[in-house]
Amino acid sequence: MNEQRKIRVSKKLARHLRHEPARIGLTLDPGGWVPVETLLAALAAHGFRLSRAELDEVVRTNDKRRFAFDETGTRIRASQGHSVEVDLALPTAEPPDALYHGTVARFLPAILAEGLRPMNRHAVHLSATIETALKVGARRGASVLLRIDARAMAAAGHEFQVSANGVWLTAAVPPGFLQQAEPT
Ligand code: HQG
Repeated sequence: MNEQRKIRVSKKLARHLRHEPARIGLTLDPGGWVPVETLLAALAAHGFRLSRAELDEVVRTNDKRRFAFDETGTRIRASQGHSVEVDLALPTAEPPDALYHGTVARFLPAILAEGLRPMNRHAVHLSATIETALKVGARRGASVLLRIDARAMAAAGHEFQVSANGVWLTAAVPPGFLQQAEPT
């Protein structure tokens, strides 16, 4: 499969497994899972033909490992990033001392005043590396880096989870635990 097709498939899957399952007649279970057969049939019924082999290839080679099969390989879900109600049932995890978030200058005044909020998603997304955070910010313009004192947050009772694809999730980051940082 060429890269362009892979990106198209990934966007299609993200749309329906994170945001708009009902648009193609899908219902996600409470954990966000959908049977692979059902997904492929729903896509086909809406004019998007995708074979199981192609789906496997996209799941396996996706740049951010956005999707995962269950242990039996019969169900699939997005590993994070949902706007629809799901409970990924991820265990609470001990974060590293620092986590990072990439954003853009126009959001800074609000973020410094009220902290990071999940906006349309279920959780605030944080990165373990500066490099990844800068890429996340760069989707919107010149990236501004924030350093989050995850250790202090955890000590203060905030819970963290890490998704199957290594994204750190937390409900919100109060302003006292973040500061702008230089991308060194
Ligand atoms: C900002 C992509 C104003 C926040 C990425 C961000 C990531 C605030 C935007 C994943 C705010 C939300 C998530 C506040 C936060 N006031 N703005 N209080 N708090 N913001 O897309 O973290 O390719 O929901 O800085 O790579 O940018 O989809 O979150 O700019 O991993 O797999 O509000 O999405 O992954 O935007 O990105 P998003 P995000 P995928």
